[in-house]
Amino acid sequence: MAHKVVSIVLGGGRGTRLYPLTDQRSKPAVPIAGKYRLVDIPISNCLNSGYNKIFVLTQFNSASLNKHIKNSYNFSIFSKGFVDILAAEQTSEGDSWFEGTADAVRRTQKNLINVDYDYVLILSGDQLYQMDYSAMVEFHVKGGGDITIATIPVTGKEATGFGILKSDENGEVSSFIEKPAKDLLPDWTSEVPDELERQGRNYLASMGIYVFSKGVMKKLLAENKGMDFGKEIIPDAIGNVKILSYQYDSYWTDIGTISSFFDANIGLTDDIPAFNLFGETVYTRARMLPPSKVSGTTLNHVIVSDGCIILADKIHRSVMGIRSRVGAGTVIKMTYMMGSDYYEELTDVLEMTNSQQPPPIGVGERCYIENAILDKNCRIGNDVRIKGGKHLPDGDFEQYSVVDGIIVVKKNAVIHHNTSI
Ligand code: ADQ
Ligand code: ADP
Repeated sequence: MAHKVVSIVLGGGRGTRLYPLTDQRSKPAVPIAGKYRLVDIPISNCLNSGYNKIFVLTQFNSASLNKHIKNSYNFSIFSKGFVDILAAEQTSEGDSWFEGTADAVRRTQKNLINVDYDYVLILSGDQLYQMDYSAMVEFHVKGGGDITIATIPVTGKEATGFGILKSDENGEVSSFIEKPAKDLLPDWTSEVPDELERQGRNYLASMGIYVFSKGVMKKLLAENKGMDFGKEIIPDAIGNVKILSYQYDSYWTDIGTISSFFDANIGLTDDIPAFNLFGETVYTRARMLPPSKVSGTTLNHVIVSDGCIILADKIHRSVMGIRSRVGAGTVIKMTYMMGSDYYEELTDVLEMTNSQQPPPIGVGERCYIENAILDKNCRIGNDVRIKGGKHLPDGDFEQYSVVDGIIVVKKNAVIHHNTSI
């Protein structure tokens, strides 16, 4: 039987870890894989699991997020489905920022009053994975849980970055510690299958994905004034309510930092990527873009989105976003180019290419670009060299930032002819 579930996507805290991609847009609106937005991942998982009542909590309500949600998720009048954005706002109860994940849910849960549900599914907005949540909800119901946490086995090295838990032989969680210090770890190993044990993956990490039975969440959030699920609400609930661990073991990765976001995007160009774009539908905005046109280019492990015009010499291990334009003689490696929001007039493009004015949107001729993220609408002139690498110190400049060796050219940035970064 299908259970009545409402989903809440935690769309992002202050968003500093993905800066400068979050400088002008809210985190759920950050473009991923050439044609999607981050928020499309959890929303698609919900829709593919049969859950279509979805709230997205975000710190600020950007125009691009609104437009994307409005244009992408239209449900028929015969369906009760919706995707609603709830942004942090000034209320009589608090200031304008959500102070943490539990605070965000606490301050927006009044919106659940008109929804018919028995279970609440809480999801993170910055993870890349494909999961059938209905199997997790079924596990929760069958096991008689008050809360179920999705968990994944990780190594000791990874464990300090997660909520780590211990469960008993019935899968019931007996202890939970948020991001434990290294010296606490030895006591926290769990029973895992032999194969995972051999890989050293014997710590059970929370994936930050929770199912709450209706009433349990409301009660806990009223009684416990804690701001975070991982720091306060979950650890404090142990012993008071029944918490189950739902063990998951497919591809799942956090994409909340520039380097994990970069790796996840570039990983999509593998022969058999860990995240399968060609399997279950990943939903996004349906655009009426022309097919891409490529001329004289060697493409090797490249994703090319719709509407591109590519004349480059060579592109390797890269993702080309919608409407990407690349000039002749250019070489691009290990780069995520997000593309652009619109086309410029052909006469303007020709004029800009040959003048000292700001270059047209896209990448010009004879450029070399490696280890970079090019945000939307950037204008990169001719003979520009952008080469990221571990040797570069982090820094923030007007047109670009360097984060973990990756050069992130900002949205709408202008990089003039002959520049070298
Ligand atoms: P983190 O991911 O470090 O750990 P957190 O930063 O609280 O936890 O973020 C969880 C999700 O909520 C993210 O998608 C984040 O963007 C979003 N978020 C954070 N603050 C928010 C706010 N104020 N308003 C709206 N959204 C907000 C969590 C758990 C760990 C677990 C990891 C797994 O706490 O126990 O191991 O997830 O990645
Ligand atoms: P982001 O993808 O960076 O979050 P937005 O979606 O907010 O950006 O903004 C891009 C929108 O701007 C697109 O939907 C595009 O249709 C629109 N747009 C159309 N024409 C122009 C133009 N001439 N200049 C800027 N934006 C334009």
